[in-house]
Amino acid sequence: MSDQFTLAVAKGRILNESLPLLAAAGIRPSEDPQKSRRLILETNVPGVRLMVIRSADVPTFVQFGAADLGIVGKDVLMEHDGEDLYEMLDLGIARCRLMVAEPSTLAATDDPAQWRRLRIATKYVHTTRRHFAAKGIQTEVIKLYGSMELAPLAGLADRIVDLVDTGNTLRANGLVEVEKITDISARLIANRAALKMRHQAVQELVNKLAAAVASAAGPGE
Ligand code: PRT
Ligand code: MG
Repeated sequence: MSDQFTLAVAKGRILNESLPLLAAAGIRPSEDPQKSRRLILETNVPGVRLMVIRSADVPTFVQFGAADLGIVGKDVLMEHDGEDLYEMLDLGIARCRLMVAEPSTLAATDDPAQWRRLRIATKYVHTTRRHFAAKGIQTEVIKLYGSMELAPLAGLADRIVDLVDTGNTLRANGLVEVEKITDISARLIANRAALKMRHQAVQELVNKLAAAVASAAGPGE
């Protein structure tokens, strides 16, 4: 009874990279979540269920206790301004960095130390505002839901804030990284009430996942 919980996992690359960690922690979904159309999957562990949902919805499900635990990107977590969420573990997967980028033509003469007022297109409105407000830089932030790289090309904004991994997407669109906001990876989060009521089950999972993360990172890391 005490080891029952529901874990909400962001579908896409976070789900793909979470499955090996969960398997190492002894949790295997009873159907292939990449193929199944079911949104709630039973696992080999009785009482442990997986919910596969949109990345941006994971913090909401966990905040309201509709899921006890969640796996979601730090980018999504920073952008979600809810309470009652606890970050339990850095899973070290789905790594990338949140960057300010601009056209290479602008970067040739631009000096970030001189920034006073910026017009920025991004999906990460709150995070962007917070980052620049802390540095005393005024921002006009334009919310986009995708293809941020298009904004400077189309003249919508001079700069963007977006996730960067290899840098290929930026390069392909004539953009360069000019400032790092933060490193990003997927995190295990927990609902506050679940932490109290299912403390043992949550702690056991955290311990097993931490061991899986450590062995995935390999010796020396
Ligand atoms: O619903 P939504 O589109 O928001 O997410 P999704 O369902 O498409 O999820 P998915 O699979 O894209 O994963 C999103 C999560 O993975 C993010 O919340 C991050 O925590 C993490 N992640 C890690 C990334 C990247 N790396 C990444 N490179 N998410 C997105 N990208 C995109 C980026 O936005 C840009 O368009 O990849 C492009 C840049 O990649 P490079 O290699 O060209 O630099
Ligand atoms: Mg995506």
